[in-house]
Amino acid sequence: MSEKMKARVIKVQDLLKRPTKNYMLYYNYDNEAFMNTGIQESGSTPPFASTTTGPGGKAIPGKIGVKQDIINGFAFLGMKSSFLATVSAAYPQDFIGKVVEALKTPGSAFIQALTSCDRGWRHALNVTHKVDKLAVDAGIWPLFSIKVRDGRPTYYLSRKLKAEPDREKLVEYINLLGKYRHLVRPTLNEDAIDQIWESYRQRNENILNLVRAFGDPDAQIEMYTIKPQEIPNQDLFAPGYGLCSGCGLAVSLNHLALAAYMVAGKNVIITNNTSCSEVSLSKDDVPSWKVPWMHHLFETSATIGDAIATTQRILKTKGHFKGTPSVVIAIGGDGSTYDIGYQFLKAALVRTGSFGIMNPLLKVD
Ligand SMILES: Cc1ncc(C[n+]2csc(CCOP(=O)(O)OP(=O)(O)O)c2C)c(N)n1
Ligand code: SF4
Ligand SMILES: [Mg+2]
Repeated sequence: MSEKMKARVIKVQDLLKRPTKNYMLYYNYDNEAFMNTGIQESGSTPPFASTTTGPGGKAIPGKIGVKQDIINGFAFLGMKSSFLATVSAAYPQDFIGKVVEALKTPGSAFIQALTSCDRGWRHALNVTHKVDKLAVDAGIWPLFSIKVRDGRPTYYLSRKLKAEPDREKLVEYINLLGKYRHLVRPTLNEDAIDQIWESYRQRNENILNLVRAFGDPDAQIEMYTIKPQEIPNQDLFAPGYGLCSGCGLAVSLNHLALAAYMVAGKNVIITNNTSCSEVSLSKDDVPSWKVPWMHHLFETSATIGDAIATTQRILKTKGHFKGTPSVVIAIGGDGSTYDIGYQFLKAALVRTGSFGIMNPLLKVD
């Protein structure tokens, strides 16, 4: 996008003053494979990445296919109100700002983070932040948000984005990750790198076109700011969990917990699809979450989360519930978001983004 773009800065403190509320957020951490069951390929695995079901080598070059793009599809479901965004743990102000905005926007909310996985991506434990940051800086994981009102999405970039990924940074990223080792040893597979580069270029070009077609004429970029002293110590997510050392998911969950705590204190309920975030945070039947936490089927956290949030609000409007309805956060990996569970998630986003704000029994603000 060569045209000049205008930027708007949003203070997280101002968002926190908004009286409006959301009652359910779906958080998808995308580590690009089914990790806890043994690193199998998912719909989100990028081309050429090696997994145990598509091992890169002489017979096949790793994943044959595309990394699916699901967030843009959610923008065009016709919802009354929705907040959708991509985030990265390497950009905490942006991450926290978007989760706060999601929880202050009535309707549906979907936040998607690319989270590095040192075990499945096969990288050193001390480069987690570098890997997450490089993904954004190289143009592999673009940061943006989409605000849907009455069926029309408005697209915002979170920082400048070029359609062409930075090839040098892309190669640096690929070199850090064992899942691409077959592309760099014994010699760099330039053809494969070109194809990977092109797949990200196409995605970035799509996003830039969406910003052109559905952007805000007053600001094509929205950035969030918060001062470190304004960030409290969250009391939702305890240390001592069983995630691998160096797991990018852990950092992202801390950011998620911080933002949720700033909006709702401890009045939060977590529903969790089967995944690393579930098995590794519930060792010996003791959850790492210090608030009600629920594991259920692989694919159902959005459905169950919506049911809990809806039930509390109906009971409240009928006078059977004295407390403040909770904020429910449904957590799922890429396997349960892109593949099994996609239909449940899509239905829950449409319900919370339309029925949830049109039904008088659900108006508790
Ligand atoms: C219907 C169903 N199919 C398969 C499984 C087995 N299973 C449990 S977790 C999982 C992989 C989860 O992958 P993802 O959602 O990406 O989370 P991650 O493990 O990467 O954190 C699979 C295949 C299941 N529990 N239920
Ligand atoms: S706990 Fe984290 S690093 Fe370990 S396999 Fe799961 S996502 Fe990967
Ligand atoms: Mg996964």
